[in-house]
Amino acid sequence: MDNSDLFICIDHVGLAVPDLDEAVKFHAEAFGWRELHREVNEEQGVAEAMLGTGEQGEENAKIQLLAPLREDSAIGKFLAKNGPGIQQLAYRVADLDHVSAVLRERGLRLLYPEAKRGTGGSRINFVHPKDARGVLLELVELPKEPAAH
Ligand code: MC0
Repeated sequence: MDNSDLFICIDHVGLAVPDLDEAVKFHAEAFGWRELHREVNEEQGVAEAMLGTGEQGEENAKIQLLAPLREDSAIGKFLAKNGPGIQQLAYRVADLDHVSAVLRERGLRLLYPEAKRGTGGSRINFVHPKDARGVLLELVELPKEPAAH
């Protein structure tokens, strides 16, 4: 990776869905996605499933299905306003604190002052969609040791 690159790759694209089980079934049957990982993130107010075209840890395509735990959560509000669809684009980074500092320096708003816990023990933060031309950008730093499924 070039030292000036901020992003390693697209880690995943996040889709807001009203019903996680139904959505996992649809994406498996219609498109052949396999469930790699599932967890509840109380702080984010979501039940999420990571779907992929390979085993977790391989560099294949991934989508994340995000269902709300509460109506007033980020996903609950997104669904109420837009219905199901793409809610976020997640870029993988090597050093979240460094990338966050660079982006703040460039005048972009990060949603959290410090990294939060994301899927599989990752560290995450978000760029406000109004500062990224209408796209909610998630920044993901993978854990050094992948969490148990
Ligand atoms: C809101 N806006 C969006 C947007 N959400 N634009 C693009 N994509 C989105 N997802 C726009 C609205 O349309 C509005 O534009 C403006 O941003 C302000 O929206 P708001 O009505 O104030 O919206 P809120 O209150 O729903 O807040 C939006 C905000 C929130 C992005 C701050 O969703 C948030 O905190 N998101 C970060 C956390 C998150 O998304 N968690 C769930 C995934 P107008 O033009 O109408 O003013 S958790 C996750 O992903 C974890 C598990 C992981 O991957 O590891």
